[in-house]
Amino acid sequence: MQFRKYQGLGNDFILMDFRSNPLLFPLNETAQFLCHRRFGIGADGLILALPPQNGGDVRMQIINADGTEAEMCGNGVRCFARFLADLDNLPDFSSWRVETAAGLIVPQLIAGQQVAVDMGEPLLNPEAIPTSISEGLPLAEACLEVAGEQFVVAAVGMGNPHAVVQVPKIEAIDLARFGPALEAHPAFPARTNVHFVEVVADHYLRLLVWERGAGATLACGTGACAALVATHLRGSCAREADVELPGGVLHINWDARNRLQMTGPAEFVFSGSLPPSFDSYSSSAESIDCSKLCSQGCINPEACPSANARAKAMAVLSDFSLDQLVNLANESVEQRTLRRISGS
Ligand code: ZDP
Repeated sequence: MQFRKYQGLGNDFILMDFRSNPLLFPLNETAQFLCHRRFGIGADGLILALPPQNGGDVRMQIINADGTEAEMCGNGVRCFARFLADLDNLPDFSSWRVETAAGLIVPQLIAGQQVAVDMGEPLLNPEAIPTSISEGLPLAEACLEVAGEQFVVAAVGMGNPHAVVQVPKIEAIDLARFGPALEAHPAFPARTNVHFVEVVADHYLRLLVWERGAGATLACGTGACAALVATHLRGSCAREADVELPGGVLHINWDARNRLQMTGPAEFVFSGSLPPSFDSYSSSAESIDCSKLCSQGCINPEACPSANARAKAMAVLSDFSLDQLVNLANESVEQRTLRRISGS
């Protein structure tokens, strides 16, 4: 089983292609193991390419390093585009309609290892983010106690939840203390990504990132979008800005159609194959033993070989009349008997 590793501004991902092979391993534990920086390959998340379900070109599934699933991933979708182009040998300016749990996202390869992504519209409605903060709309914002300190926290959704805290200087923030506390704050029932943002100029932000399910990371694409939306709505910056993250700079533009356009790099790092312990999961669809692998429910509902076999049997049943079926059965009994007699 092959994987490829990519990174965008140091936000790194393991990518695997399951567009035509069934996905057989338990996702949560696998992501935890593969993303582990000592025991595994090392990454902020595991990203899978899957067959489309809703009219897109391909579906993207993102599992955080802690094994939880994320709806969307901005740096990840740039890496995803580069991954598909590398696998399928596609040229610059290729683009895909990528199905995600946050809707259709459209990345396009542009020159110089850069990828431009239409990230869609921001979510400001508290229920959609989701957050219990209901003050300050259109920007949901409230003063929250985080690890014993008070912060004004804004909530923005990009499919996944983001908490944005504007501060005078990001260097003054103890991310290891406030990141996990705000990630798990009860105001964010699905937990949240956490960003401390410093406005340097009208068109320049600096961001410190604590990712839900991955901890401190070097960059966050959805977070850069959310930070721009929150700071713009607070009247602190323009609708378009360079967002400096620990791993580098993303360009974000909240366009006139209310959509966020993100441009940044995505680069191949290395490829490899999973250890032999994964071989038991790489069986072809025909050899899945449903009674063992699917004891907790079908693990491969999109291409279940048992469902295929059942469908074939049903097709035979509905194509033949009862008389034909009885004749068929008699014939085969007769043939078997004849074979046995002639063989003995
Ligand atoms: O929402 C989450 O649980 C995030 N950890 C997903 C990944 C977001 C990300 N960093 C991005 O670039 O948007 C990768």
